[in-house]
Amino acid sequence: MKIRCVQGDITKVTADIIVNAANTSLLGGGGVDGAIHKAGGKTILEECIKIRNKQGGCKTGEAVITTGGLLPAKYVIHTVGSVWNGGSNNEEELLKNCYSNSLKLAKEHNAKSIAFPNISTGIYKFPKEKAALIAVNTIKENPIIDEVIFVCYDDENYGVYKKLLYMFV
Ligand code: AR6
Repeated sequence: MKIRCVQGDITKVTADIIVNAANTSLLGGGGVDGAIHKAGGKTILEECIKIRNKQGGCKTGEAVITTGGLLPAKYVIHTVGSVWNGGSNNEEELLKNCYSNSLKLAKEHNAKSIAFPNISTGIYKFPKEKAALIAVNTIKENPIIDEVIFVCYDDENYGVYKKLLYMFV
């Protein structure tokens, strides 16, 4: 398994699957969720609505899959990160579940490569270093996809991931 990090916009990344940091409604929002729906077109939202009608959205830590629509990626996995609330509300375990459930779902769809944003570290305010450690450790514990790309948008996350993955800043 290859793990690397890049800095940029995940909607431009060519991977079999990109992951969205969604919310429980699956109806879109701001941040990376807004960017993915905007760039991917309406078929992504249409499939999200179908899933929502069938199973009532997506719980925190769980993951669902839709088409990639107009994106370079074939599929989008929508997972719901935990809202940071001080750390005593199971936030770390739930964030870990986002990564492990997304990997499992990607494997079921025969993905060879998957790109993750830094789930929960924007609007949901999860501390960035803690979130990155959880992300990298969970990927290493589940080496089931050939290539994992962490797509960091902001400088702080990019610095944290570079340090974690390559041991330099
Ligand atoms: N490509 C990659 N990463 C991005 C992009 C992008 N185009 N845009 C932002 N990020 P956030 P959350 C980074 O807030 O904290 C939405 O409204 C950003 O710098 O998108 O999980 C949902 O609907 C940050 O590091 O997601 C939910 O309601 C990371 O993506 C809520 O936000 C995650 O930030 C989810 O909050």
